[in-house]
Amino acid sequence: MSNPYGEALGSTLIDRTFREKIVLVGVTLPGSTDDDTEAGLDELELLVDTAGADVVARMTQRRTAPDHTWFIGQGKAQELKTLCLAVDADTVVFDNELHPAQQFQLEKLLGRTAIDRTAVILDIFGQNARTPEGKAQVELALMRYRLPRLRRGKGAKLSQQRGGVGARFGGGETKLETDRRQINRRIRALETELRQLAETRSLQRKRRDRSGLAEVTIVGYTNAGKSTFLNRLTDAGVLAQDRLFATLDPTTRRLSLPGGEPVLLTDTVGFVRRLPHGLIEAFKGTLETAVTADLLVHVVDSSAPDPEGQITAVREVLSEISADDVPEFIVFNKADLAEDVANDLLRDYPGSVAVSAVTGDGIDHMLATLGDRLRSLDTVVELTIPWERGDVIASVHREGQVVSTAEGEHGMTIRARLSEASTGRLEEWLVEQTRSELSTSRNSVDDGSNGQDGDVSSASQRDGISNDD
Ligand SMILES: Nc1nc2c(ncn2[C@@H]2O[C@H](COP(=O)(O)OP(=O)(O)OP(=O)(O)O)[C@@H](O)[C@H]2O)c(=O)[nH]1
Ligand SMILES: [Mg+2]
Repeated sequence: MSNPYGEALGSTLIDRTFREKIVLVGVTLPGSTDDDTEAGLDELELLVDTAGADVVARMTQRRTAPDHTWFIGQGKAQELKTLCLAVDADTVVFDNELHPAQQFQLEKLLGRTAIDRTAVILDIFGQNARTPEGKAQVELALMRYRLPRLRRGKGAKLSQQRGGVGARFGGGETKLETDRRQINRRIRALETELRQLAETRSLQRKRRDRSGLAEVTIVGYTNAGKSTFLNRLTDAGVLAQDRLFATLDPTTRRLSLPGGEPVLLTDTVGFVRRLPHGLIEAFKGTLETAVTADLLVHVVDSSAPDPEGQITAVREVLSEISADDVPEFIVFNKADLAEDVANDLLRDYPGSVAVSAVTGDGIDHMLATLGDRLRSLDTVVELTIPWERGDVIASVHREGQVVSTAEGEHGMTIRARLSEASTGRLEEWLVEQTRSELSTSRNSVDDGSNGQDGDVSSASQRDGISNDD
């Protein structure tokens, strides 16, 4: 591989000639429990497996703070060394984020490569990127990760000899200064390339806006079934696999809702707990489809060990990319595998629906609800919510699209586009005027011939659905 991407990744891809043996390490710090640590390691094991290596042992420790030198304590580090020898491990992977200096010290002590969760995720992304933009984004994230890890001296030789996962992230460098300069130059070139791609995309989007189609982006935890869901609804033919991060590059398809109304539906990269910040930063281009969407369909795997934890993790990423004010429609997928869990979740998340993207169960109801949610984006209602009801304020933000907020003496006045179902749920907070407008428009809809819009729009603002820019 002679192109720059090949060079950056050539040394980063998992060695396919053999499956590396990996020891996982998890540290429980204040604020988290041993169960959290074990759950984190379960997920890390899946990540390592996806990257193409085998986990052969695990080690955990509880600490009040990370050790400066080895992250774990000195005695524990020695224990880890003995364990590595016993199981003949190639590489040690920490679930916690290692500082470059800790990584270096660990490698020196253990005599094998030591990396963290971020490196494993970068490795998987490196293997799965397909489009020029996807590749540029991954390379940028890799370069930024490598830069502070360039080093000279013994550690470098060590990584080079072993050629393990760790060597892919900056080991083996001796011409430190030249390498640093080269990487910086490459980072700048990639940033420029990505900026240009973003400009092209924004032009394309403007053109699409004029078409007036609502844009719906599928988001969710990795492996939740997002691609299967898109394939079920359209004949997108996106690769769907029981692997993490099978999809990196977005795919958009046109979908006709039951009323015949067409929308654009986009499947994109999945999220994971503690998605590396650098990766989110580099994937701004891809993630933009979530930021500019009219509605997010948040696909959740009902059969996952902790679906609610996954919902929280997805929302955290959405908030990091400033997509948390885009209305969210939760779809509990894989209901065929976990019907009871899905039913419980439906109760806890008002306005959500359950489906199976594989059997097709619930899809018709989901489509009808999706149509309702999109139409409701036309209707602006006004609510006054007392300050002490932060939970209600939060649910308005989550379920609808907030148009404006004003702080009053008794609470917050919010103007928002809300679905009929949400409006019904939040009825007690509606201001008097909205309430009477709603009842008038409901009556007029009842009188009218078009029963489909049981929806409250008195002044239809269909254009409001497309992006403002
Ligand atoms: N039983 C069952 N399996 C499903 C369902 N939906 C998806 N799957 C399976 O779950 C796995 C992941 O599906 P994908 O569609 O690739 O998931 P994704 O969210 O696109 O995952 P990434 O792109 O890797 O983030 C595949 O093996 C699917 O066959 C479902 O409703 N029921
Ligand atoms: Mg996918």
